[in-house]
Amino acid sequence: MGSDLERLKQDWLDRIAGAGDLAALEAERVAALGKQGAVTALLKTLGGMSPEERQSEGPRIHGLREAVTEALTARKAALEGAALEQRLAAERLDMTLPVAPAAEGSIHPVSQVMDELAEIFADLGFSVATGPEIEDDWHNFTALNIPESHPARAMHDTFYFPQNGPDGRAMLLRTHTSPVQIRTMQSQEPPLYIIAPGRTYRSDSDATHTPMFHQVEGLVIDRGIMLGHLKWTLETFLKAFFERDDIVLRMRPSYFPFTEPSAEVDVGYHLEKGRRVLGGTDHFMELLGSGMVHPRVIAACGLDPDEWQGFAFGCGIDRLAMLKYGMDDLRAFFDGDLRWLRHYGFRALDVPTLSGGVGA
Ligand code: 2U9
Repeated sequence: MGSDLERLKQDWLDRIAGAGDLAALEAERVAALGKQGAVTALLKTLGGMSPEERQSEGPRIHGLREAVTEALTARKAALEGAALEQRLAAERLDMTLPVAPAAEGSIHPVSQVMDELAEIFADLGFSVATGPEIEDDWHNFTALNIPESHPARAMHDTFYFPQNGPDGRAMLLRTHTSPVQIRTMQSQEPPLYIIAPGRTYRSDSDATHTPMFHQVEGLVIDRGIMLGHLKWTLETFLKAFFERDDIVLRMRPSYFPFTEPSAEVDVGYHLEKGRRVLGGTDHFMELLGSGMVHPRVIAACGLDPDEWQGFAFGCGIDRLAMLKYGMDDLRAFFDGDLRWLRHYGFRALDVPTLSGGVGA
């Protein structure tokens, strides 16, 4: 019996040592120590032995089980170690490989300018407000003190839908971003410091007009707001946007139904190699419209015009982009010509920051 067990033990140790991988080793473990395993069967024979027999055979059979268990554990560790070594040797990272080619696509100048505007005005305490592009007549015209007879309401300027809105009048594509400010005044408590950049629509198409264009409007509603606050804000914005200190503004009296008084803002420029560059006072061109928010507009939004005053301004984003980045044809903005986008587009990681330069 004793030499039989010794042979059996050696047999198992050889089989375990011969297991070439973890799966083969697991098969040996089941064959030896599993429910139907050979060593398990031997352990079961202890129950049928006489006490004397059990006393002599017990330690030997248990010794066999321990030897087999130890051999399994040791072989498992050796196989796992070898597998790890093999993986480490096979999985190489070649640090000398060139980086992946640059991602296709670029940021459109209009998106870039919108990001720049958000960054500049955030620094002045303004947040960005948005709203629907399909509007009703009340939010686009009536609340803004635009009379029934105003030319902007005519079919040939505004795109109307066949369906009526909640005010019983035809829905339309917003002709300016002003309804966003109306909605913000209705839904938020003043003081308000917001800009509203976005798409606007007018039935107009030639070299300098496209039926869809981009506008940014600004609105401040607070106590004690005056024309001087408006001029300082526009001057600070334009200096940051064009990244020069010699920006000069001139305000000309004008008329808009939603502001009183109203002013058109001209900005000084000079010529460099035949191209208009902002700065200085050689020439002036019109760039923005602005004014103090009309008391009737403030009242239409449910606020008391004796307590709350404000200023507002509006400007074409496409125009700002053309002036800053030197494009001369507005239509190219919407052609989707990849050569134009590769030339004028911005890399996705060129996020404008005041510290890094808004036009980075
Ligand atoms: C509210 C009150 C007042 C927004 C304003 C202008 C002047 C303006 C034009 C510039 C060129 C539009 O892109 S453009 O054609 N805009 O001249 N916009 S004041 O005034 C508001 C807006 C909302 C509640």
